Amino acid sequence: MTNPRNGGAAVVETLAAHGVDTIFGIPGTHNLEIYRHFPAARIRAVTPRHEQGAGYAAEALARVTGRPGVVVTTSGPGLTNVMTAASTAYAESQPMLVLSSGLPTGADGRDLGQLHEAKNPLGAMDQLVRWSRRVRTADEAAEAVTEAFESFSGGRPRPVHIEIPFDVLEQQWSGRPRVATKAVAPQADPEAVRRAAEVLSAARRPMIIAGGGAVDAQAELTSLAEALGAPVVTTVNGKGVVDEAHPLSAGASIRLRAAQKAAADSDALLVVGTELGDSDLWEGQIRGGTVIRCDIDAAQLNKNCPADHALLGDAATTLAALLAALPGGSGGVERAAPLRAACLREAAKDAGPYAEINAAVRAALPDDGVLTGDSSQVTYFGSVHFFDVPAPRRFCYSPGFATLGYGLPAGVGAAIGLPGTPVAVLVGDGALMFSVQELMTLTELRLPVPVIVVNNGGYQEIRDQEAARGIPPIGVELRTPDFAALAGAMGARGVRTTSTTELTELVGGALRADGPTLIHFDIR
Ligand SMILES: Cc1ncc(C[n+]2csc(CCOP(=O)(O)OP(=O)(O)O)c2C)c(N)n1
Ligand SMILES: [Mg+2]
Repeated sequence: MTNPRNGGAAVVETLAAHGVDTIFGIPGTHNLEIYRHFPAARIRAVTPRHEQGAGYAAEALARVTGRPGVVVTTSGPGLTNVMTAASTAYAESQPMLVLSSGLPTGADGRDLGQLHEAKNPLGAMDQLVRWSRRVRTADEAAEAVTEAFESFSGGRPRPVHIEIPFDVLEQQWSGRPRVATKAVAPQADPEAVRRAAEVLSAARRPMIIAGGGAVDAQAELTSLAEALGAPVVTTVNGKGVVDEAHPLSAGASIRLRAAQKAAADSDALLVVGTELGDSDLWEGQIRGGTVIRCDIDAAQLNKNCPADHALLGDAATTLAALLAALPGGSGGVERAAPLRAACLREAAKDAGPYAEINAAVRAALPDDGVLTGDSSQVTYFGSVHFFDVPAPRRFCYSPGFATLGYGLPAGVGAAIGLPGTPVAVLVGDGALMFSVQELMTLTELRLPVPVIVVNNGGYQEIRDQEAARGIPPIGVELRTPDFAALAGAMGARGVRTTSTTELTELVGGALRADGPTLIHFDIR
Protein backbone atom coordinates (compact mmCIF):
# COMPACT_ATOMS: atom_id res chain seq x y z
CA MET A 1 0.00 0.00 0.00
CA THR A 2 1.37 3.42 -0.85
CA ASN A 3 1.03 6.16 1.70
CA PRO A 4 -1.21 9.08 0.85
CA ARG A 5 0.78 12.27 0.48
CA ASN A 6 -1.15 14.23 3.05
CA GLY A 7 -0.75 16.76 5.82
CA GLY A 8 1.06 14.13 7.86
CA ALA A 9 3.57 13.77 5.04
CA ALA A 10 3.97 17.55 4.96
CA VAL A 11 5.01 17.50 8.60
CA VAL A 12 7.23 14.43 8.45
CA GLU A 13 9.00 15.25 5.17
CA THR A 14 9.75 18.71 6.53
CA LEU A 15 11.18 17.21 9.73
CA ALA A 16 13.39 14.91 7.65
CA ALA A 17 14.51 17.84 5.49
CA HIS A 18 15.86 19.40 8.68
CA GLY A 19 17.86 16.35 9.65
CA VAL A 20 15.47 14.98 12.28
CA ASP A 21 16.10 11.26 12.65
CA THR A 22 14.35 10.61 15.99
CA ILE A 23 11.16 11.84 17.58
CA PHE A 24 9.85 11.14 21.06
CA GLY A 25 6.13 10.70 21.36
CA ILE A 26 3.04 8.67 21.94
CA PRO A 27 0.68 7.76 19.12
CA GLY A 28 -3.05 8.32 19.56
CA THR A 29 -6.25 8.33 17.55
CA HIS A 30 -5.67 11.82 16.16
CA ASN A 31 -1.97 11.83 15.21
CA LEU A 32 -1.68 8.57 13.29
CA GLU A 33 -1.35 10.36 9.96
CA ILE A 34 1.91 11.77 11.32
CA TYR A 35 3.09 8.36 12.51
CA ARG A 36 2.23 6.72 9.18
CA HIS A 37 5.09 8.55 7.44
CA PHE A 38 7.97 7.93 9.87
CA PRO A 39 9.24 4.68 8.31
CA ALA A 40 9.48 6.13 4.79
CA ALA A 41 11.27 9.20 6.17
CA ARG A 42 13.59 6.94 8.19
CA ILE A 43 12.63 8.73 11.37
CA ARG A 44 12.77 6.64 14.48
CA ALA A 45 9.73 7.02 16.73
CA VAL A 46 10.72 6.41 20.35
CA THR A 47 7.82 5.80 22.73
CA PRO A 48 8.52 6.89 26.30
CA ARG A 49 5.78 5.85 28.73
CA HIS A 50 4.41 9.35 29.34
CA GLU A 51 4.47 12.53 27.23
CA GLN A 52 6.29 14.34 30.02
CA GLY A 53 9.07 11.76 29.66
CA ALA A 54 9.02 12.29 25.90
CA GLY A 55 9.50 16.00 26.48
CA TYR A 56 12.39 15.54 28.89
CA ALA A 57 14.07 13.07 26.56
CA ALA A 58 13.78 15.63 23.75
CA GLU A 59 15.11 18.39 26.00
CA ALA A 60 18.11 16.32 26.98
CA LEU A 61 18.80 15.31 23.38
CA ALA A 62 18.92 19.03 22.59
CA ARG A 63 21.21 19.70 25.57
CA VAL A 64 23.77 17.06 24.65
CA THR A 65 23.72 17.50 20.86
CA GLY A 66 22.64 21.10 20.26
CA ARG A 67 20.04 19.78 17.81
CA PRO A 68 16.36 20.55 18.45
CA GLY A 69 14.40 17.85 20.25
CA VAL A 70 11.11 16.87 18.63
CA VAL A 71 8.04 15.61 20.50
CA VAL A 72 4.86 14.30 18.90
CA THR A 73 1.69 14.08 20.99
CA THR A 74 -1.94 13.50 20.37
CA SER A 75 -4.57 16.18 21.01
CA GLY A 76 -5.75 17.14 24.50
CA PRO A 77 -4.17 15.05 27.27
CA GLY A 78 -1.10 14.24 25.18
CA LEU A 79 -0.46 17.92 24.82
CA THR A 80 -1.26 18.88 28.40
CA ASN A 81 1.06 16.08 29.57
CA VAL A 82 4.00 17.59 27.68
CA MET A 83 3.48 21.12 29.00
CA THR A 84 5.74 20.70 32.01
CA ALA A 85 8.60 19.52 29.82
CA ALA A 86 7.99 22.32 27.32
CA SER A 87 8.11 24.80 30.20
CA THR A 88 11.40 23.24 31.23
CA ALA A 89 12.83 23.74 27.74
CA TYR A 90 11.66 27.37 27.91
CA ALA A 91 13.25 28.01 31.31
CA GLU A 92 16.48 26.30 30.25
CA SER A 93 16.64 27.86 26.75
CA GLN A 94 16.63 24.61 24.80
CA PRO A 95 15.31 24.20 21.26
CA MET A 96 12.27 21.92 21.22
CA LEU A 97 9.49 21.41 18.72
CA VAL A 98 6.21 20.03 20.06
CA LEU A 99 3.88 18.75 17.36
CA SER A 100 0.38 17.83 18.36
CA SER A 101 -2.74 16.92 16.51
CA GLY A 102 -5.81 19.02 17.20
CA LEU A 103 -9.57 18.81 16.92
CA PRO A 104 -10.80 19.09 13.34
CA THR A 105 -11.24 22.43 11.64
CA GLY A 106 -14.27 24.24 12.98
CA ALA A 107 -14.61 22.08 16.09
CA ASP A 108 -12.04 23.73 18.30
CA GLY A 109 -13.22 25.89 21.15
CA ARG A 110 -16.90 24.93 20.70
CA ASP A 111 -17.34 22.62 23.69
CA LEU A 112 -18.93 19.92 21.55
CA GLY A 113 -17.86 17.01 23.72
CA GLN A 114 -15.36 15.68 21.21
CA LEU A 115 -12.68 13.16 22.07
CA HIS A 116 -9.63 14.88 23.66
CA GLU A 117 -11.40 18.21 23.68
CA ALA A 118 -9.96 20.85 25.99
CA LYS A 119 -11.07 24.43 26.47
CA ASN A 120 -8.16 26.14 24.74
CA PRO A 121 -5.06 23.94 24.62
CA LEU A 122 -3.39 26.13 22.00
CA GLY A 123 -3.78 29.18 24.20
CA ALA A 124 -2.53 27.27 27.22
CA MET A 125 0.57 26.22 25.32
CA ASP A 126 1.06 29.74 23.98
CA GLN A 127 1.42 30.95 27.57
CA LEU A 128 4.35 28.59 28.09
CA VAL A 129 6.50 28.54 24.96
CA ARG A 130 7.86 31.04 22.41
CA TRP A 131 4.90 30.51 20.10
CA SER A 132 2.08 28.06 19.66
CA ARG A 133 0.34 27.95 16.30
CA ARG A 134 -2.62 26.06 14.85
CA VAL A 135 -2.29 25.54 11.11
CA ARG A 136 -5.19 25.45 8.67
CA THR A 137 -3.77 23.65 5.66
CA ALA A 138 -1.16 21.02 4.86
CA ASP A 139 1.00 23.69 3.20
CA GLU A 140 0.82 25.76 6.35
CA ALA A 141 1.80 22.72 8.40
CA ALA A 142 4.98 22.22 6.37
CA GLU A 143 5.78 25.93 6.52
CA ALA A 144 5.21 26.08 10.28
CA VAL A 145 7.72 23.25 10.79
CA THR A 146 10.27 25.15 8.69
CA GLU A 147 9.62 28.31 10.69
CA ALA A 148 10.12 26.36 13.90
CA PHE A 149 13.62 25.46 12.72
CA GLU A 150 14.22 29.07 11.73
CA SER A 151 13.30 30.11 15.26
CA PHE A 152 16.05 27.89 16.67
CA SER A 153 18.90 29.71 14.91
CA GLY A 154 20.37 33.13 15.42
CA GLY A 155 18.93 33.78 18.87
CA ARG A 156 18.15 32.33 22.26
CA PRO A 157 16.72 28.85 21.63
CA ARG A 158 13.25 28.30 23.03
CA PRO A 159 10.51 25.71 22.48
CA VAL A 160 7.64 26.15 20.02
CA HIS A 161 4.41 24.25 19.40
CA ILE A 162 2.44 23.46 16.26
CA GLU A 163 -1.08 22.06 16.38
CA ILE A 164 -2.32 20.32 13.25
CA PRO A 165 -6.08 19.64 13.11
CA PHE A 166 -6.54 16.01 12.27
CA ASP A 167 -8.54 16.76 9.12
CA VAL A 168 -5.52 18.79 7.94
CA LEU A 169 -3.32 15.77 8.59
CA GLU A 170 -5.60 13.88 6.18
CA GLN A 171 -5.67 16.65 3.59
CA GLN A 172 -3.87 15.98 0.32
CA TRP A 173 -0.51 17.68 -0.05
CA SER A 174 1.55 18.17 -3.18
CA GLY A 175 4.12 20.59 -1.83
CA ARG A 176 7.84 20.30 -1.13
CA PRO A 177 9.48 21.05 2.20
CA ARG A 178 11.25 24.38 2.36
CA VAL A 179 14.53 24.22 4.23
CA ALA A 180 14.94 26.84 6.94
CA THR A 181 17.19 29.78 6.25
CA LYS A 182 19.68 30.12 9.05
CA ALA A 183 19.11 33.34 10.90
CA VAL A 184 22.28 35.35 11.43
CA ALA A 185 23.12 35.97 15.06
CA PRO A 186 23.65 39.61 16.06
CA GLN A 187 27.27 40.73 15.83
CA ALA A 188 28.61 42.77 18.70
CA ASP A 189 29.52 46.33 17.82
CA PRO A 190 33.31 46.39 17.17
CA GLU A 191 33.72 49.66 19.05
CA ALA A 192 31.97 48.20 22.11
CA VAL A 193 34.20 45.11 21.83
CA ARG A 194 37.30 47.30 21.70
CA ARG A 195 36.29 49.22 24.83
CA ALA A 196 35.46 46.00 26.68
CA ALA A 197 38.79 44.48 25.67
CA GLU A 198 40.55 47.54 27.07
CA VAL A 199 38.75 47.21 30.39
CA LEU A 200 39.58 43.52 30.62
CA SER A 201 43.23 43.86 29.78
CA ALA A 202 43.70 46.74 32.21
CA ALA A 203 42.06 44.74 35.01
CA ARG A 204 44.19 43.34 37.80
CA ARG A 205 41.47 41.05 39.10
CA PRO A 206 39.38 40.00 36.09
CA MET A 207 36.81 37.24 36.42
CA ILE A 208 34.48 35.44 34.03
CA ILE A 209 30.99 34.01 34.63
CA ALA A 210 29.68 31.73 31.90
CA GLY A 211 26.18 30.32 31.47
CA GLY A 212 24.24 28.08 29.13
CA GLY A 213 24.56 30.63 26.34
CA ALA A 214 28.30 29.91 26.22
CA VAL A 215 28.16 26.14 25.69
CA ASP A 216 29.30 26.37 22.09
CA ALA A 217 32.17 28.71 22.88
CA GLN A 218 34.44 26.40 24.86
CA ALA A 219 37.58 27.09 22.83
CA GLU A 220 37.06 30.86 22.69
CA LEU A 221 36.19 31.18 26.35
CA THR A 222 39.13 29.05 27.46
CA SER A 223 41.59 31.04 25.32
CA LEU A 224 40.22 34.32 26.61
CA ALA A 225 40.39 33.16 30.23
CA GLU A 226 43.99 32.04 29.66
CA ALA A 227 44.96 35.30 27.99
CA LEU A 228 43.51 37.25 30.92
CA GLY A 229 44.48 34.82 33.64
CA ALA A 230 40.86 35.12 34.77
CA PRO A 231 39.13 32.49 36.90
CA VAL A 232 35.94 31.13 35.38
CA VAL A 233 32.82 30.33 37.38
CA THR A 234 29.84 28.84 35.57
CA THR A 235 26.16 28.44 36.16
CA VAL A 236 24.75 24.92 36.19
CA ASN A 237 23.73 25.19 32.52
CA GLY A 238 27.22 26.41 31.69
CA LYS A 239 28.89 23.53 33.55
CA GLY A 240 32.03 22.42 31.71
CA VAL A 241 32.26 25.41 29.35
CA VAL A 242 35.83 25.48 30.59
CA ASP A 243 37.16 22.01 31.48
CA GLU A 244 36.47 21.77 35.20
CA ALA A 245 39.95 20.31 35.70
CA HIS A 246 41.51 23.43 34.11
CA PRO A 247 43.49 25.48 36.65
CA LEU A 248 41.32 28.54 35.84
CA SER A 249 38.02 26.76 36.45
CA ALA A 250 36.26 27.38 39.75
CA GLY A 251 33.46 24.99 38.83
CA ALA A 252 29.72 25.45 38.47
CA SER A 253 29.84 27.50 41.65
CA ILE A 254 27.75 30.56 40.94
CA ARG A 255 25.27 29.85 43.76
CA LEU A 256 28.08 29.87 46.33
CA ARG A 257 28.83 32.99 48.35
CA ALA A 258 32.59 32.47 47.74
CA ALA A 259 32.03 32.84 44.00
CA GLN A 260 29.70 35.81 44.44
CA LYS A 261 32.24 37.49 46.72
CA ALA A 262 35.01 36.90 44.18
CA ALA A 263 32.83 38.59 41.55
CA ALA A 264 32.25 41.53 43.88
CA ASP A 265 36.00 41.80 44.47
CA SER A 266 36.86 41.64 40.76
CA ASP A 267 37.70 44.86 38.97
CA ALA A 268 36.38 43.58 35.61
CA LEU A 269 33.67 40.98 35.38
CA LEU A 270 32.79 39.38 32.06
CA VAL A 271 29.37 37.67 32.12
CA VAL A 272 28.59 35.49 29.10
CA GLY A 273 25.28 33.88 28.19
CA THR A 274 23.46 33.89 31.52
CA GLU A 275 20.55 35.82 32.99
CA LEU A 276 22.02 35.52 36.50
CA GLY A 277 18.61 34.46 37.73
CA ASP A 278 17.72 33.76 41.32
CA SER A 279 17.60 30.05 40.49
CA ASP A 280 21.32 30.41 39.65
CA LEU A 281 22.23 32.61 42.62
CA TRP A 282 20.12 31.16 45.43
CA GLU A 283 19.17 34.50 46.95
CA GLY A 284 22.62 35.90 46.32
CA GLN A 285 23.58 38.52 43.80
CA ILE A 286 26.28 39.32 41.32
CA ARG A 287 27.99 42.67 41.29
CA GLY A 288 31.43 43.36 39.92
CA GLY A 289 33.81 46.26 39.40
CA THR A 290 33.18 47.00 35.76
CA VAL A 291 30.60 44.61 34.36
CA ILE A 292 30.77 43.48 30.74
CA ARG A 293 27.89 41.36 29.54
CA CYS A 294 27.69 39.36 26.37
CA ASP A 295 24.44 37.76 25.27
CA ILE A 296 22.64 36.81 22.08
CA ASP A 297 19.40 38.10 23.62
CA ALA A 298 19.19 41.86 24.17
CA ALA A 299 16.70 41.33 27.01
CA GLN A 300 19.37 39.53 29.02
CA LEU A 301 22.07 42.17 28.82
CA ASN A 302 21.07 44.06 31.94
CA LYS A 303 18.91 41.49 33.66
CA ASN A 304 19.61 41.06 37.39
CA CYS A 305 22.96 42.86 37.12
CA PRO A 306 23.39 46.07 35.13
CA ALA A 307 26.08 46.09 32.46
CA ASP A 308 28.66 48.83 32.05
CA HIS A 309 29.47 47.39 28.66
CA ALA A 310 26.85 45.40 26.75
CA LEU A 311 27.88 43.16 23.87
CA LEU A 312 24.90 41.88 21.91
CA GLY A 313 26.13 38.88 19.97
CA ASP A 314 26.75 35.18 19.78
CA ALA A 315 29.18 34.01 22.48
CA ALA A 316 31.77 32.28 20.29
CA THR A 317 32.08 35.14 17.78
CA THR A 318 32.07 37.86 20.42
CA LEU A 319 34.65 36.14 22.62
CA ALA A 320 36.91 35.57 19.61
CA ALA A 321 36.59 39.27 18.78
CA LEU A 322 37.37 40.23 22.38
CA LEU A 323 40.46 38.01 22.34
CA ALA A 324 41.66 39.52 19.08
CA ALA A 325 41.14 43.03 20.46
CA LEU A 326 43.08 42.46 23.72
CA PRO A 327 46.05 44.77 23.84
CA GLY A 328 47.88 42.58 26.36
CA GLY A 329 47.26 40.00 29.07
CA SER A 330 47.21 40.19 32.83
CA GLY A 331 47.71 37.55 35.49
CA GLY A 332 44.98 36.20 37.70
CA VAL A 333 46.00 32.53 37.69
CA GLU A 334 46.94 32.49 41.35
CA ARG A 335 43.46 33.67 42.33
CA ALA A 336 41.77 30.73 40.64
CA ALA A 337 43.13 28.01 42.91
CA PRO A 338 42.13 29.66 46.19
CA LEU A 339 38.71 30.48 44.74
CA ARG A 340 38.18 26.88 43.68
CA ALA A 341 39.24 25.71 47.14
CA ALA A 342 36.91 28.18 48.85
CA CYS A 343 34.02 27.06 46.64
CA LEU A 344 34.65 23.40 47.39
CA ARG A 345 34.85 24.12 51.14
CA GLU A 346 31.56 25.97 51.01
CA ALA A 347 29.86 23.31 48.85
CA ALA A 348 31.11 20.57 51.18
CA LYS A 349 29.02 22.03 54.02
CA ASP A 350 25.78 20.95 52.29
CA ALA A 351 27.13 17.88 50.54
CA GLY A 352 27.03 15.23 53.29
CA PRO A 353 27.34 11.83 51.60
CA TYR A 354 26.61 13.24 48.14
CA ALA A 355 30.22 14.30 47.41
CA GLU A 356 31.48 10.77 47.90
CA ILE A 357 28.62 9.23 45.96
CA ASN A 358 29.32 11.51 43.01
CA ALA A 359 33.03 10.76 43.16
CA ALA A 360 32.22 7.05 43.04
CA VAL A 361 30.07 7.49 39.93
CA ARG A 362 32.63 9.81 38.31
CA ALA A 363 35.30 7.16 38.83
CA ALA A 364 33.31 4.71 36.72
CA LEU A 365 31.97 7.00 34.00
CA PRO A 366 34.46 7.75 31.19
CA ASP A 367 35.40 11.40 30.60
CA ASP A 368 33.13 11.80 27.59
CA GLY A 369 30.17 10.38 29.53
CA VAL A 370 26.97 12.25 30.30
CA LEU A 371 25.39 12.46 33.74
CA THR A 372 21.75 13.38 34.25
CA GLY A 373 20.34 14.59 37.54
CA ASP A 374 17.14 15.81 39.10
CA SER A 375 15.76 18.20 41.73
CA SER A 376 17.33 16.03 44.41
CA GLN A 377 20.01 16.90 46.92
CA VAL A 378 22.38 14.38 45.31
CA THR A 379 22.28 16.58 42.21
CA TYR A 380 22.38 20.18 43.37
CA PHE A 381 24.44 19.65 46.51
CA GLY A 382 26.37 16.80 44.88
CA SER A 383 26.85 16.51 41.11
CA VAL A 384 26.89 20.24 40.43
CA HIS A 385 30.01 20.63 42.60
CA PHE A 386 31.55 17.19 42.92
CA PHE A 387 31.19 15.69 39.47
CA ASP A 388 33.68 17.52 37.26
CA VAL A 389 33.11 17.48 33.53
CA PRO A 390 35.71 18.27 30.88
CA ALA A 391 33.32 19.90 28.41
CA PRO A 392 29.89 21.49 28.12
CA ARG A 393 26.81 19.44 27.12
CA ARG A 394 27.85 16.65 29.50
CA PHE A 395 25.46 17.34 32.36
CA CYS A 396 21.66 17.36 32.11
CA TYR A 397 19.66 18.91 34.89
CA SER A 398 17.04 21.64 35.04
CA PRO A 399 18.19 24.21 37.59
CA GLY A 400 15.61 26.80 36.54
CA PHE A 401 12.25 25.04 36.21
CA ALA A 402 13.50 22.33 38.58
CA THR A 403 10.82 19.73 38.01
CA LEU A 404 11.01 16.37 39.68
CA GLY A 405 11.03 13.47 37.24
CA TYR A 406 13.50 14.94 34.74
CA GLY A 407 16.57 12.80 35.34
CA LEU A 408 15.53 9.36 34.12
CA PRO A 409 13.83 10.40 30.86
CA ALA A 410 16.71 12.84 30.29
CA GLY A 411 18.97 9.78 30.44
CA VAL A 412 16.90 8.20 27.67
CA GLY A 413 17.23 11.32 25.51
CA ALA A 414 20.97 11.70 26.13
CA ALA A 415 21.68 8.04 25.33
CA ILE A 416 19.68 8.29 22.09
CA GLY A 417 21.16 11.66 21.15
CA LEU A 418 24.73 10.44 21.56
CA PRO A 419 24.74 6.76 20.57
CA GLY A 420 27.68 4.92 22.10
CA THR A 421 28.41 7.63 24.67
CA PRO A 422 28.18 6.33 28.24
CA VAL A 423 25.25 7.88 30.10
CA ALA A 424 24.40 7.56 33.80
CA VAL A 425 21.40 8.78 35.77
CA LEU A 426 21.90 9.84 39.40
CA VAL A 427 18.73 10.94 41.21
CA GLY A 428 16.87 10.87 44.51
CA ASP A 429 14.11 8.45 45.47
CA GLY A 430 11.43 11.13 45.23
CA ALA A 431 12.55 12.16 41.76
CA LEU A 432 12.68 8.62 40.44
CA MET A 433 9.09 7.91 41.43
CA PHE A 434 7.87 10.74 39.17
CA SER A 435 9.03 8.96 36.03
CA VAL A 436 10.08 5.45 37.07
CA GLN A 437 8.16 3.99 34.11
CA GLU A 438 10.88 5.25 31.77
CA LEU A 439 13.07 2.39 33.02
CA MET A 440 10.88 0.31 30.74
CA THR A 441 11.87 2.56 27.83
CA LEU A 442 15.55 1.95 28.60
CA THR A 443 14.89 -1.80 28.77
CA GLU A 444 13.03 -1.77 25.48
CA LEU A 445 15.83 0.15 23.77
CA ARG A 446 18.46 -2.04 25.48
CA LEU A 447 20.38 1.03 26.61
CA PRO A 448 23.18 0.26 29.10
CA VAL A 449 22.35 3.14 31.41
CA PRO A 450 23.04 2.83 35.14
CA VAL A 451 20.20 4.47 37.05
CA ILE A 452 21.48 5.24 40.53
CA VAL A 453 18.79 6.14 43.03
CA VAL A 454 19.90 7.64 46.31
CA ASN A 455 17.31 6.75 48.87
CA ASN A 456 16.76 8.92 51.91
CA GLY A 457 13.18 7.87 52.50
CA GLY A 458 11.32 10.72 50.82
CA TYR A 459 11.59 14.42 50.14
CA GLN A 460 14.63 15.29 52.27
CA GLU A 461 14.98 18.81 50.90
CA ILE A 462 11.41 19.66 51.81
CA ARG A 463 11.75 17.94 55.18
CA ASP A 464 14.78 20.21 55.81
CA GLN A 465 12.84 23.28 54.73
CA GLU A 466 9.94 22.34 56.98
CA ALA A 467 12.35 21.91 59.88
CA ALA A 468 13.92 25.31 59.18
CA ARG A 469 10.44 26.87 59.47
CA GLY A 470 9.56 24.94 62.61
CA ILE A 471 7.04 22.79 60.74
CA PRO A 472 6.99 19.10 61.62
CA PRO A 473 7.63 16.66 58.76
CA ILE A 474 4.35 16.65 56.83
CA GLY A 475 3.98 14.85 53.52
CA VAL A 476 7.68 14.23 53.14
CA GLU A 477 8.44 10.90 54.81
CA LEU A 478 7.58 8.39 52.14
CA ARG A 479 7.73 4.66 51.81
CA THR A 480 10.36 3.53 49.38
CA PRO A 481 9.52 0.72 47.01
CA ASP A 482 11.96 -2.13 46.58
CA PHE A 483 13.59 -0.41 43.64
CA ALA A 484 15.70 -3.42 42.67
CA ALA A 485 12.57 -5.60 42.47
CA LEU A 486 10.72 -2.89 40.55
CA ALA A 487 13.61 -2.79 38.06
CA GLY A 488 13.47 -6.57 37.76
CA ALA A 489 9.79 -6.41 36.94
CA MET A 490 10.63 -4.04 34.11
CA GLY A 491 13.33 -6.27 32.67
CA ALA A 492 16.20 -4.22 34.06
CA ARG A 493 18.85 -5.48 36.44
CA GLY A 494 18.33 -4.27 39.99
CA VAL A 495 21.00 -4.15 42.72
CA ARG A 496 21.34 -2.58 46.11
CA THR A 497 24.35 -1.23 47.99
CA THR A 498 25.46 1.18 50.67
CA SER A 499 29.14 1.15 49.73
CA THR A 500 30.68 3.75 47.44
CA THR A 501 33.49 1.35 46.45
CA GLU A 502 30.91 -1.14 45.33
CA LEU A 503 28.99 1.66 43.63
CA THR A 504 31.93 2.36 41.31
CA GLU A 505 32.11 -1.32 40.39
CA LEU A 506 28.37 -1.57 39.85
CA VAL A 507 28.28 1.51 37.61
CA GLY A 508 31.24 0.16 35.61
CA GLY A 509 29.46 -3.17 35.15
CA ALA A 510 26.19 -1.46 34.26
CA LEU A 511 27.87 0.49 31.46
CA ARG A 512 28.92 -2.83 29.89
CA ALA A 513 25.49 -4.49 30.21
CA ASP A 514 23.01 -4.78 27.37
CA GLY A 515 20.26 -2.89 29.14
CA PRO A 516 19.68 -0.65 32.13
CA THR A 517 20.72 -1.39 35.72
CA LEU A 518 19.00 0.21 38.65
CA ILE A 519 21.37 0.74 41.57
CA HIS A 520 19.56 1.41 44.83
CA PHE A 521 21.90 3.29 47.16
CA ASP A 522 20.60 3.70 50.70
CA ILE A 523 21.80 6.62 52.81
CA ARG A 524 19.23 6.66 55.55
C1 LIG B 1 7.16 18.54 39.94
C2 LIG B 1 7.67 18.99 41.28
N1 LIG B 1 6.90 18.88 42.37
C3 LIG B 1 7.36 19.28 43.57
C4 LIG B 1 8.62 19.82 43.71
C5 LIG B 1 9.11 20.28 45.07
N2 LIG B 1 10.28 19.52 45.52
C6 LIG B 1 11.54 19.98 45.37
S1 LIG B 1 12.70 18.95 45.94
C7 LIG B 1 11.56 17.82 46.43
C8 LIG B 1 12.00 16.53 47.06
C9 LIG B 1 12.74 15.65 46.11
O1 LIG B 1 12.94 14.37 46.66
P1 LIG B 1 14.17 13.48 46.22
O2 LIG B 1 14.27 13.43 44.75
O3 LIG B 1 14.07 12.19 46.94
O4 LIG B 1 15.40 14.32 46.72
P2 LIG B 1 15.87 14.64 48.23
O5 LIG B 1 15.38 16.00 48.55
O6 LIG B 1 15.27 13.59 49.13
O7 LIG B 1 17.33 14.57 48.16
C10 LIG B 1 10.26 18.29 46.16
C11 LIG B 1 9.01 17.56 46.47
C12 LIG B 1 9.39 19.93 42.52
N3 LIG B 1 10.64 20.43 42.50
N4 LIG B 1 8.91 19.48 41.34
MG1 LIG C 1 14.79 11.60 48.72
